[in-house]
Amino acid sequence: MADPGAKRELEEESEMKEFSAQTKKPRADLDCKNGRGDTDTDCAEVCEENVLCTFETSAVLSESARDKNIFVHGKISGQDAVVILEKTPIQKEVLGQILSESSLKLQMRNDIYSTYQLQAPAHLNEIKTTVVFPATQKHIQKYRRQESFLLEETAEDYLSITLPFIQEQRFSLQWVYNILEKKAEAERIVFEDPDPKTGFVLLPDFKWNQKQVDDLYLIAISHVRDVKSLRDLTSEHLPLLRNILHKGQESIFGTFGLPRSQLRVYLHYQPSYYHLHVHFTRLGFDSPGCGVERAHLLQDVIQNIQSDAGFYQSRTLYCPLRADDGLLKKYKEKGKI
Ligand code: M7G
Repeated sequence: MADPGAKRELEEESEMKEFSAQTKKPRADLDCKNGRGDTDTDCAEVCEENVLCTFETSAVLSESARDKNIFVHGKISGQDAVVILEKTPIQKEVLGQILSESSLKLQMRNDIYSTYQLQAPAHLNEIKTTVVFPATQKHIQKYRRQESFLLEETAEDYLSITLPFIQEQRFSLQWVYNILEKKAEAERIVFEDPDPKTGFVLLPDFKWNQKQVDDLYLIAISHVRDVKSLRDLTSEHLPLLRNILHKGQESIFGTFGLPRSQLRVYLHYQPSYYHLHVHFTRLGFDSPGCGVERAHLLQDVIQNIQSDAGFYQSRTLYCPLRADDGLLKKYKEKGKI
């Protein structure tokens, strides 16, 4: 009898080839074949609008049947790109339409049980898609599924190992400055306090499609630019932190109707982007990165600083690092992990 493991591997390999071949096919080409593109110019225009038109798959970085998403590394015009495809929650508002306007194909029936393949109309069948292009090796690393290790970072380790590393290696903050300067996502801003010291911009995180509040996810980005992370926060920043907490909660209540008792408000340590920002997610939503090893509740952060102004400069902090994170390598070289 064939080894089921080997059979699955073969199946996966052939699924991968099929997937790769399909993703390599330019969409304009499909449109043109379907007779939707009348001229060569039409086809070229479609391709110009669709950045994924010439996407060539290199590898699946990770996938999750539970979260219904897949992270793919590939090339667009010879440059690295990461594409994230994600099935979104079903909106209650369109339930009626989904049930009445879809076609149903019976898969099996047994007694009172039956399963179907439901083909929803195209407009109700969106896949949330995020594209990082051109992507750096650090992006590819960030999205690759890998084992994590818990780092124990003393105050001394931060200054001698982490700080020099993040000063050299951090992600570009251009997208953050674009938001603060209204060069991007200006129309998505939910609330802004323009005060240069205590102000911030609150807007939907790009992980949230804003179609339902069940998975609500916003970020508050501070106007001050010199706070890299939790490690830089002192009593000087208490007015800023309190402002973000209270005005963020108020504005989410006003806009989305979620009271503060329904919100998880936190900072990541380590963050991916070293510019002060705060995550606002719905309490019942198991948002990525909300585990105790990485998320620090803003209310706790405020209290810790209130009791000790230098709390985050003196404490040992713990955080998860992925296997191929350069920072983990540094700690290993020093014999700290
Ligand atoms: P983080 O704690 O630095 O890192 O959070 P993480 O990405 O590992 O969680 C940064 C947050 O900013 C994340 O929740 C991202 O989804 C979000 N984010 C990142 N980018 C590049 C953008 C963007 O361009 N626009 C918006 N709106 N959110 C972004």
